[in-house]
Amino acid sequence: MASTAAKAAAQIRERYLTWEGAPIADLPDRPKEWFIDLYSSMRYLRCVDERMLKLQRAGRIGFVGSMLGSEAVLVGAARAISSDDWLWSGLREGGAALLRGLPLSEYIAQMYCNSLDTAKGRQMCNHFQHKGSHYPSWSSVIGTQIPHGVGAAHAAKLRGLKEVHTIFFGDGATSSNGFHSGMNFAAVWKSPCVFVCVNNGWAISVPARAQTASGSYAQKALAYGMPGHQVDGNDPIAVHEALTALIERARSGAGPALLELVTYRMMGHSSSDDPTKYRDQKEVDLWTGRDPLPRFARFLDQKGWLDGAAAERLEAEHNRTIDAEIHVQEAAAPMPLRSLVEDVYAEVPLHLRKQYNDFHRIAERLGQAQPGDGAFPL
Ligand SMILES: Cc1ncc(C[n+]2csc(CCOP(=O)(O)OP(=O)(O)O)c2C)c(N)n1
Ligand SMILES: [Mg+2]
Repeated sequence: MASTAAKAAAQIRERYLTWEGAPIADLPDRPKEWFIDLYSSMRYLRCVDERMLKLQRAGRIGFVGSMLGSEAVLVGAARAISSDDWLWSGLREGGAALLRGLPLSEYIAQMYCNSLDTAKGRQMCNHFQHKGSHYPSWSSVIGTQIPHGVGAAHAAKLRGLKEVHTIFFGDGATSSNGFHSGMNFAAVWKSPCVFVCVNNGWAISVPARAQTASGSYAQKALAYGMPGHQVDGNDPIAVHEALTALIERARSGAGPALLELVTYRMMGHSSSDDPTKYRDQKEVDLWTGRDPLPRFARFLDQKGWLDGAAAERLEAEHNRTIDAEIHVQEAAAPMPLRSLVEDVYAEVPLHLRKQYNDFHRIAERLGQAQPGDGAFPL
């Protein structure tokens, strides 16, 4: 166990690439296809994100929490978390879920909150979940996934399972009660989990420098009695290697660790936010120069593994896949109105039927009832 922990620490590097994409360390021993997949997957997530933002601006869907800029975090992580392991997330990890098994159809259905949405339209858009790939529904309430993930990791340990729970949250979430109680319990119990703090510089309009007086988020780990590492979150290789090492460390029984991934939120907090009101364009320009996609494209090009034309073909292919699925989801029916009162009781009780029937009469008068919607017999 001790040797696994030491090995994990030795495997973690702050970064593998310069901002220009030149290697500065020995690369992991992987075939070139593995590196090309990292790029292709980052491009895929960016295409998904750009399409969702356009749909929101066109009034087709209601809300997007953009993951633009964090693709290296999401891809490096998704490729490190095995299918037996779990992903507990906040607003921006839907892309990692997508790469781990959440179908694109369900992702987009959830954005439309239509009748194919597995959350049955009862969640705000951009609140995904997928049982099959161990991705629990997440809550808008900041930091609540942290104690939930720790509890699940502790339960797994009690049941003798070998799974590891990765728990993602933002820099802002480190100020929540859930962060402190989750970190403390996990360290005391030696729970099989890895805490991943995605430091994207901002919590809505609060800059990371105003969030904490600590020198880094990673160093908070020391107070709880676990290792903490800070890694370049715009380098998918560094993210992948660090998270893989800490997951295996946790699986060996050595307990939890905290991984801080430093990246940047390129867009506003959400599609409802205007960041020009509170942040300096110079900072955005600086991070635009550190964009993980062109950086990794330069790395692949220098290696002779993927040139600009091949990268463009990948992008066009991804957009075709995404557009085809958008057309399917646009055409899907909305959730039936009566689903509002279903699923809580085995049979809808009389008082809810009456309320629903009143509501249904109004919807009919306003032309908002759908074919198939109908009043309950009383
Ligand atoms: C308990 C709680 N307090 C406040 C909010 C409002 N809120 C929503 S997102 C957010 C900032 C989150 O920032 P961070 O954790 O850094 O994640 P990011 O959005 O940057 O990914 C806040 C304060 C909330 N949803 N829940
Ligand atoms: Mg943040």
